[in-house]
Amino acid sequence: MRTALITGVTGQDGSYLVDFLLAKDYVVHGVIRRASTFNTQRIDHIYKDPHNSKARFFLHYGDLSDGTGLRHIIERVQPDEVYNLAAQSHVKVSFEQPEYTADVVATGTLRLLEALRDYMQNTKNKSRFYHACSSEMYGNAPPPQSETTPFAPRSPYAVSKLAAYGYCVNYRESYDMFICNGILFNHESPRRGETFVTRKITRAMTRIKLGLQDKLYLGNLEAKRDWGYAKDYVEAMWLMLQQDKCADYVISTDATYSVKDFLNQVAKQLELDWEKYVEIDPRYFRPTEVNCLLGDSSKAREELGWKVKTSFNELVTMMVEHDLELARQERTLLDAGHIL
Ligand code: NAP
Ligand code: G4F
Repeated sequence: MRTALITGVTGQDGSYLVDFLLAKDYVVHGVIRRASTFNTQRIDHIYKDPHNSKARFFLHYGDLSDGTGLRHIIERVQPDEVYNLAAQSHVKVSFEQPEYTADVVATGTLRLLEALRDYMQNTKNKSRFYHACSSEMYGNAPPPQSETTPFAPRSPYAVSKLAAYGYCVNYRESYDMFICNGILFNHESPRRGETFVTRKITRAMTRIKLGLQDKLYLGNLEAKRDWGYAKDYVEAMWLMLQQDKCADYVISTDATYSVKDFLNQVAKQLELDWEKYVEIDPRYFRPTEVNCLLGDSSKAREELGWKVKTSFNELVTMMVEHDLELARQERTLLDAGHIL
């Protein structure tokens, strides 16, 4: 059995990756942050009591800001594969917390690489490393963007991701480590965090449909993104680490839609006129915007045999159906007199 270690295991991608790796018979270890409230909702469906002899999924407290803790986890787990997904991943928040974002996203990746390098040197074990880069690194570079497009980051988040990308390339070249940068374009799902625009829209519009909310406040509706389904994308992460040689890959659907297109599609499915409910609030505008992301994933398709399985419309339908069910549950509780 192969052993994988995932940072960011409680996030959208981490949770799908655990599902995927357990189905491939891996033993999976995840790094989880200590929080005063539970932050394991996305992985509760797979977590078994570690005392259960059948358990193959284990959690360890750790943080990318704590290098010593990361070292201890790597020494204990002895991973064959490490997936570094942890990040302060919100672009707008990175303008409000640039130092913290740099510490976790850039220096945090460096801490993990250093811990892994020492572990490999001391034990002579070989581990493979996947790093979650981002299409945000392209900024306003003309679309379509591929592995050869020059990076032009436009947020503290994107600058930090680019620094982490650079550390990964440097460690690959300097220490002959098997490291892949996955340059993933936006990917969404019913497990997407509720402050990212797609989920914010599906949550709000389904609640509006059931009379639970009146308004939806948004920022720039003209920005275009290449939106895929997160479950399809974690397979690409794994595929990168199964190759003979390590390399960097763009993962995208190679189609782009505006925030307004997303809104239109959601409203169509719910038979609502979104213009009656949506208001523009300048607080959601960013100091610098990325106008159009559109990937060219031909390298991944040719070398990894990876391909998109879920269309834009299928993704929207899945998210709307999921959030409509959540709204129905809320409606039922409210009608039964519960104060939410
Ligand atoms: P997400 O849902 O925001 O999850 C982020 C994960 O990182 C969570 O598990 C979070 O823990 C953890 N984390 C945050 N700060 C940490 C710290 N200081 N130490 C340890 N863990 C920490 O993000 P995602 O959408 O799954 O994305 C996964 C990765 O891919 C991220 O690196 C993101 O930047 C990158 N990415 C995402 C997309 C996308 O469209 N989703 C596209 C390109 C790249 P808590 O649960 O405790 O908050
Ligand atoms: O959903 P978003 O916040 O995602 P963004 O900024 O593209 O970042 C996501 O994708 C990146 C990959 O390209 C990841 F690296 C990153 O971790 C994250 O997962 O915003 C998408 C677009 C932006 O142009 C934003 O200005 O939607 C626009 N937008 C309009 N109104 C809004 C809103 N975004 C948010 N979050 N909230 C709004 O009310």
